[in-house]
Amino acid sequence: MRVVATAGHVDHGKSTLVRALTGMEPDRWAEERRRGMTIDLGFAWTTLPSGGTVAFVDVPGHERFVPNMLAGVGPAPAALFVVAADEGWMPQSAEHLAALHALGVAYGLLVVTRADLADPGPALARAGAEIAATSLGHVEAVAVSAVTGAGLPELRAALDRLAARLPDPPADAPVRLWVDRSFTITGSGTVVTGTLGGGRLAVGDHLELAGTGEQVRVRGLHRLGVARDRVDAVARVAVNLRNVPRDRLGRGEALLTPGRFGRTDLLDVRVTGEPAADLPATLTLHVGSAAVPARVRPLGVDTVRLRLARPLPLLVGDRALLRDPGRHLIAGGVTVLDVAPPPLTRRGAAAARARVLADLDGRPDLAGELRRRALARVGELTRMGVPVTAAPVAGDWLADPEHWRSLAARLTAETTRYAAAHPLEAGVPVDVLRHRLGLPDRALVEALVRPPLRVAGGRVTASAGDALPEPVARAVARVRAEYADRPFQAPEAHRLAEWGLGPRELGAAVRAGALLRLADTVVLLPGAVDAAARVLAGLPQPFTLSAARQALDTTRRVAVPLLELLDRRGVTRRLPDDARSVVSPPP
Ligand SMILES: Nc1nc2c(ncn2[C@@H]2O[C@H](COP(=O)(O)OP(=O)(O)OP(=O)(O)O)[C@@H](O)[C@H]2O)c(=O)[nH]1
Ligand SMILES: [Mg+2]
Repeated sequence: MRVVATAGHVDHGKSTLVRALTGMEPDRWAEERRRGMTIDLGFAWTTLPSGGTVAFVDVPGHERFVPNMLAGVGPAPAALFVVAADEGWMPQSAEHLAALHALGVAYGLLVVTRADLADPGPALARAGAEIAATSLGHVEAVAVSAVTGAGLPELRAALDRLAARLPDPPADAPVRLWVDRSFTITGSGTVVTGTLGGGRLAVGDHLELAGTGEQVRVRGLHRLGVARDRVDAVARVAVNLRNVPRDRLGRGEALLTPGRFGRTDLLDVRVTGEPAADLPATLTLHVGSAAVPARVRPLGVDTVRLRLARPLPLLVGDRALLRDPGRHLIAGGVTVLDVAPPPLTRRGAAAARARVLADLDGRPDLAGELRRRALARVGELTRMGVPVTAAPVAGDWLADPEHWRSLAARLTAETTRYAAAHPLEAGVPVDVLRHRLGLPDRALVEALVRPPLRVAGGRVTASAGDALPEPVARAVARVRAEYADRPFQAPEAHRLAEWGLGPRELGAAVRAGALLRLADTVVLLPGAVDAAARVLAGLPQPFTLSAARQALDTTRRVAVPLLELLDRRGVTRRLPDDARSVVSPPP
């Protein structure tokens, strides 16, 4: 299916044309029929000569109803531009064309209607030239009369050619269905309609309401009035929702694929049309079927920051337009550059931001996004419309490669600095590093740790062999001197304390590899274990604890944990009768 919106000045014959093409009545309201004027959007469809279907969103031409017109045109990818032969180019011809151009609509047809009332030539020439200067470019033009039927077969053929040229949306696109109508059906509940521009809807789907983020469930689907289990874009659809009051689902609301859209009330955009500096401070942003007041802050020549009166589900690259309702003027087209822009608090921040925005074109760009943000979560980028094609550095975090390398260097420097300032601590707590590096997540700190650094017990430590603080090193030297000839006699705790080796200092010396801890306060010099193994290997095998104690000239206080350590290291093996033998003596 193709969806085409009409456009054109009031009374130029849009609805009459849609009626002639489809046999359906686009003016739904009694008031519209009484006044002979379209007030709100109308919907009708027909089968083309090729067999394809085209659905029309018929818009009002009266200047008072331009907001309704924009809600119809916003989600539609193509336009049927109508000008009456007998009236020619008129103010809303210009305003509607400006709107299509601002939205970047690139597909359309020109239809000069009421060709039975006047020579269509001048209108064809003028409108053709006006349209050619916009995003629509050169379009096929057809003159018709709804009264005589002249030109209608040619128009149907031209619609077929237009339909064939329209690009298909990517099949895996997320759903963002802008609601253009909502009503209640007794027994079924709330129904909303809209133009499905991308993705697929299915009965049972969970969707997210753009306004509140609340989840809703699809109870039923209609496509052009026929019930379906699923509907693929592009299509006109009616969606029946479970348990959602109608008042929560007005025009401008959107149904979203969960997790694929953020909601933002702050965005940086490029504007076309009037220079940024000349824009009024307040305008209305029209996007999809939504119209939201926006405060405008110029940043660069053609870039502005918009603060919206309520958040919208926008993605990088979205097209929108700004309208001045007071002056009845399409102030400009909008391309969304950033839906999560940084605050502009520091002096000069706005100018710096303008320089950044000058290089953006609204095409989602992961590398650039990471360069600007340094770090970002996968979900956050997805919800901006930036496809994530790189692997996370930790958890769901992505990092700019250069920033990541500099963080790793800073982590090493901070670890060294901390060790110097806190020599007796077993490394720097991960949270301290997280804070010093300004990181949002501990997982990032841990992912930055590379050998010889390592994470242990919630701290990042340098590897063993670090220099000990002076007093501890002196005390260790004292132990070494005192025990050089009694290597297996661990000094008593009170001796250690006299030399300045309290629990903290002992811990530091042990971590640095200067002492070896057998039990709480039982320490030996590091070489003692291998030396002990060599002595034990010289005993008749197997040997008892007592034989070992004597051979090593030590006490049970040392011999028991020492043998247990040797067991754990696989040097000795404990036999059932509590004797041991050396199974793999050290070299
Ligand atoms: N003679 C003649 N009259 C036409 C033709 N097309 C439309 N009309 C008449 O022009 C008037 C306006 O037609 P509509 O179809 O309501 O115009 P519209 O563009 O939908 O108007 P709005 O929706 O209010 O913007 C009606 O009286 C139609 O009967 C045509 O081809 N020939
Ligand atoms: Mg009409």
